[in-house]
Amino acid sequence: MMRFVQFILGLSIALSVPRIAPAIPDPASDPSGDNPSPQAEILLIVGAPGSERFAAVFGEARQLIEAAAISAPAPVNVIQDDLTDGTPPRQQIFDVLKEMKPDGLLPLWIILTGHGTFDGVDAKFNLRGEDITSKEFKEALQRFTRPVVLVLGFSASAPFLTDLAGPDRIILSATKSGYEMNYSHFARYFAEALLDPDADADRDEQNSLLETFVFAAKQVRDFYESENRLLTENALIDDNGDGRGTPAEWFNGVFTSSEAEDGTEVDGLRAHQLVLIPNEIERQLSLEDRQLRNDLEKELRLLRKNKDQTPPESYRRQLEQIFRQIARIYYPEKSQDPEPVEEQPSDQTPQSETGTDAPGETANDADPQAAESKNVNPDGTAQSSPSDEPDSGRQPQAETETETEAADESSEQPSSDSAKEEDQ
Ligand SMILES: [Ca+2]
Ligand SMILES: [Ca+2]
Repeated sequence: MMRFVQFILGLSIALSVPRIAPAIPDPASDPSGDNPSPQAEILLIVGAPGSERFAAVFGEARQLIEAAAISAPAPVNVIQDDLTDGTPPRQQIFDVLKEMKPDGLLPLWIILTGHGTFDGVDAKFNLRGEDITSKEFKEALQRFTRPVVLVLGFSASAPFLTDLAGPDRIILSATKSGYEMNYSHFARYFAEALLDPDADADRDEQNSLLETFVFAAKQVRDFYESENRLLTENALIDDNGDGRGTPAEWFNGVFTSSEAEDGTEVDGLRAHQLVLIPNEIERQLSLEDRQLRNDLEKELRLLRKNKDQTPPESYRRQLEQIFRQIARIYYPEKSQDPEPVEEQPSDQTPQSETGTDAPGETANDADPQAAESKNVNPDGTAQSSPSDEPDSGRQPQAETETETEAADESSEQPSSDSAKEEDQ
């Protein structure tokens, strides 16, 4: 792993990563076809390090993210914690967000690496000069209707997830609570996972945002375990906009093996539809095609969820219709005379129906049969069905409590050892 990281860091330096100044160019695709279409816009915010050691770690994360951005490709705008141009970082964040295109289909990835604090009321991301609060960040993002990915790679970040949640917001927080205040390692592992082929759980040659999240969180847990330290950061993901994060441990590869006790939808589907560095198949699809495919996958999930309340013939007809539409996106040349979809005794994934390896199609489908046949661990090894697993600590009851923790910060009491930031 270290060799891989060194290679990436070396590559990043060798390629002399371009720094794009506050005004990000219009990311519309190059009509000449000489340059590949941008896959996202990235805003990387590096917080106040507090010490040289943290500055080095944040710098590594930055290099890895910039290397991933080159592979995407994606223009990167970096707000580093310095005052070289005289504008405080907090104001730079407001200025840059004000300049950015608020709508369209191209996702905006906002990645924060640094330290955070929470005093029971306000959650803050630490910057030189005045910090930025979750409420201020929410306000600055108010105008954005385009897909926004937020990677909250800092301590005490969970209240940001709660405050910033909304339609087409895909939010990853390093912690499950504002009271997890120790230094967070998540951002560094997330940056590494963007480029690590081992994160590709479903082996489709691209790391979805969900896969990257799950893999990074696992790396964090492994780190604490290897150090014989108590795990003081538990990552959450919210991609259905309800402000309730799903814990990383709920995922086996890209599938969830647990359901929220109160019946609310678990997250993951949307995050598995987003990739920073697409495989060749995904790269061929326009943003409009991807949007249509993503909507169809959502429809499919809903249909499956309501299978028991749907008459069998109607269910089969709707299933066929969705699969045909998805097939048309991947194989437009065959759309004139699509092959009829055979009736299946059980609902299969669109991957098997259409013969594509496209991402997201099987994402996080809670269908036990589909999960049984498709489940893979983040390391790609086959995995038994959730019901066959020994107790892995993902009991719905406990997990639902965990979810509630993120949603209701005020109900949680600070732990005695979390008051001060701890270094690595
Ligand atoms: Ca993948
Ligand atoms: Ca959620």
